[in-house]
Amino acid sequence: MSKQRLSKQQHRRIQAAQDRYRVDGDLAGEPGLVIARFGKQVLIEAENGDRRTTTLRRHAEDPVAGDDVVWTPQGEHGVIEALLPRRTVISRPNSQGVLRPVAANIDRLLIVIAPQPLAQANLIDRYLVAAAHAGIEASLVVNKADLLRDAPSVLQLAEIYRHLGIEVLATDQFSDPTAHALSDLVASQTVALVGQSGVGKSSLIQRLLPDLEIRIGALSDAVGLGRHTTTAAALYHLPGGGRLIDSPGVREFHLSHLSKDAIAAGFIEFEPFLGLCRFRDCSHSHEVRCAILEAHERGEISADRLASYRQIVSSMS
Ligand SMILES: Nc1nc2c(ncn2[C@@H]2O[C@H](COP(=O)(O)OP(=O)(O)O)[C@@H](O)[C@H]2O)c(=O)[nH]1
Ligand SMILES: [Mg+2]
Ligand SMILES: [Zn+2]
Repeated sequence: MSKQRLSKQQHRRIQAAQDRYRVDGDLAGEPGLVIARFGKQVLIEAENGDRRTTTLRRHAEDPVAGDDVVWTPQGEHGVIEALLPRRTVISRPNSQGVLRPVAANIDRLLIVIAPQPLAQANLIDRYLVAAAHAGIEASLVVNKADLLRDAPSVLQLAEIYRHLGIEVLATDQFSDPTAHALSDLVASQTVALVGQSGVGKSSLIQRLLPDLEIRIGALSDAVGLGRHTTTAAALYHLPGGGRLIDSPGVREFHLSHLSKDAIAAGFIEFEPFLGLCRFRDCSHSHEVRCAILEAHERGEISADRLASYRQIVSSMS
């Protein structure tokens, strides 16, 4: 609560927040980490690890899981005074088409796919575009590996991404070694799990947690938040120091807020050819001397990925 308790770095960040959000006068408060957002209530973790529900004083921006905030206690609860600047943010348009943050300060996106529900290449590509646009690393997790015998196409799909240089892990809830590989991948980073509903994201996270009590379910019951939990992204600490953010599953991941160039930039194998087409506004679909189409003809860009790119671009208009 007193400013003396803050380190120099924390002090600087609060100063930066003050400048950014034009908070009047002295910003008294202490740093906190947003664990989850439930409507108007924000569950935060204080520096000492205590958790409490807070509300927002100012509406500068929506706090989401992973956000750093400055807050002050108010009885058993608290008030968020300011949101500190984000290193990275993953956003997506809501059902009204309004762009909303989902999770903040993420180092890596873990795209989770499975044989059931069957993995969709286009959804993977959309997440990869979103990651590239946000400046976040991305890896692929093939979950429910125990079901792969019935759906070998999922492994072929994963191979495409491995060839693109994306790290691919196969896991299932019955094997420990894969859980260790996953922990190693997370290391001390903040990692957000994304993917279709039902691919096993929440199960995966629970497997890596040693302590039942830090599960969001138990926790939200304790603070009386009931069952809103499944609709919000939530942050979990791993014993090794990493953080995992579970996000609600989506069937579609809209990228309507991005430009065509931003989408092309999310297709990693297009990179050497971007800017080399004859026409500056080339749509890479039928143009003569299109560097992307030529690369495809030479076998350097797969038909599937090219089709996926076009699908995303055409879904925007
Ligand atoms: N066969 C199999 N089923 C799994 C595995 N992991 C999770 N499931 C099941 O898949 C369903 C969805 O899991 P959940 O974690 O809720 O998925 P989420 O929607 O991505 O969070 C549940 O019924 C899990 O029991 C796995 O490795 N193998
Ligand atoms: Mg889930
Ligand atoms: Zn082109």
